[in-house]
Amino acid sequence: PNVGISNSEVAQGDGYDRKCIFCKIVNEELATELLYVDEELSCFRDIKPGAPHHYLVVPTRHVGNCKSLNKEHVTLVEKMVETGKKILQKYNVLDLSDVRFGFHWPPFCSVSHLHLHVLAPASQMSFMS
Ligand code: DGP
Repeated sequence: PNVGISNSEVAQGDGYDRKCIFCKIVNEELATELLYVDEELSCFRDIKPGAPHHYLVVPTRHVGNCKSLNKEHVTLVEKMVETGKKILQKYNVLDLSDVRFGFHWPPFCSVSHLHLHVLAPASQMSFMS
């Protein structure tokens, strides 16, 4: 029999799941550089980048994977995308035509804390003549 405890059982009332690696990252319990932080969201580099720019934008409070999203999360998800764009701008990715934003749909995801992948090719350098 499965005697383990499920994520919902370990989730604490304050939006922190002590079993969740991304909760630990956004609460600065793991050495990961946070590139952006506000009261709702954080952004950090993907540990296994799939492109020259590969960022993850995550809510500070634990939200499960994208299957758990409903219409109450629309504003949050829009802000996640806007934050992804801000980070790209910070790293000089101004042309969004080759940028990919997305969630991996379960079961094709490994971390059950909502995270938006933001991937972009190497920044274009512009030279003044
Ligand atoms: P997925 O669940 O398939 O959407 O991908 C999760 C991503 O999270 C994967 O690309 C690797 C990244 N990741 C997993 N663990 C860590 C970690 O501890 N630190 C960082 N920076 N990224 C992680």
